[in-house]
Amino acid sequence: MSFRWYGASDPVTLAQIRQIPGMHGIVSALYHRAPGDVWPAAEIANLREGIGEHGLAFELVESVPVHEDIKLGKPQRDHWIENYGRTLENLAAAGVRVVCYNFMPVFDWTRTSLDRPLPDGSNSLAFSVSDAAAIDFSRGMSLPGWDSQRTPAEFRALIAQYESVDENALRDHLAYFLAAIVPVAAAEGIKLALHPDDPPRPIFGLPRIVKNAADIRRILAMDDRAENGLTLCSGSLGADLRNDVPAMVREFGSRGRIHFAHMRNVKAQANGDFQETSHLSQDGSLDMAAIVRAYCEIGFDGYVRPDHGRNIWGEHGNPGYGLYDRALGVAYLNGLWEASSSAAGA
Ligand SMILES: [Mn+2]
Repeated sequence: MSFRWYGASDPVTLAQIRQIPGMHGIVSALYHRAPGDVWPAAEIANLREGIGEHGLAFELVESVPVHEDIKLGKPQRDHWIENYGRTLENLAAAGVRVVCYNFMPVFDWTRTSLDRPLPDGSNSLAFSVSDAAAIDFSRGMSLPGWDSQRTPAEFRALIAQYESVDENALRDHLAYFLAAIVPVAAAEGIKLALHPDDPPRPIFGLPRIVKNAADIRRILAMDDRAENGLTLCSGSLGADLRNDVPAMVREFGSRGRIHFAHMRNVKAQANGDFQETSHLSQDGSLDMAAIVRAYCEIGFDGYVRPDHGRNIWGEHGNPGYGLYDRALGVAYLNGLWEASSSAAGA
């Protein structure tokens, strides 16, 4: 069991995380580094030492961002891929075993509200298909969570570059990246763990290629080594009601391709709208017990973390990443895991 932590600026402290029952390690990154930067060994060592001082392991990175030129297939991509490999080497030297990444153009997650109320007085992240369709970057309209990252003109220019990149082209660009990077990961003892698209649908006319089981099969077939693996995010994939998450756990996990399990629940609608909920099965659309049973049945021994939580008890943390509801999520997942593994005789 692990917990995402945003570093020294995170209002959640390592001392707090350590007190959550069953906590093994921290998922983090050099968040101040720009996409494409080589992560310096000294900064990685510094992060690991700070985490280690609290009795926690640092074996998981989320994420090493993929430079936009790689996703766009630009000639400069070779430079950024070279840098990516050097970052993997530095992470491996510091004891990191799994690196989560994603291949979503421009926005690596999208919500239309960061604090939509729930009936119990808490609030959480939500996505509305119609609200997303109404976002007009030419009018200076901001996108929750992204409004400070780039100006509307910069977003427009970046999105325009994808006009010539359809799903097939984006898939080719991922294959090119994997052909260069999987051998580095294999040599360094690092498992790459691709995070699915969030939400699992095209947005703003941008292509998306990690939306469902068929997409994932094509990507895993690009290189059959275990190092070309997955972060199986229940909430991202579960936002499309057609995705059968326990079946994906069995299919991809039994082949040793899931290295990192993101566990959260989401209340999804058939049209693609969804709102994040507590982790409890009855609050959302996902059967969390069935998902954990699937992991137990395949003998999953990878990393797990609770994913986003609601804002509860007056907490205002990083969107989706407060302490309280994620800690409740861990406690619930621990219970499901204990019950499922003793039933499986594990
Ligand atoms: Mn996730």
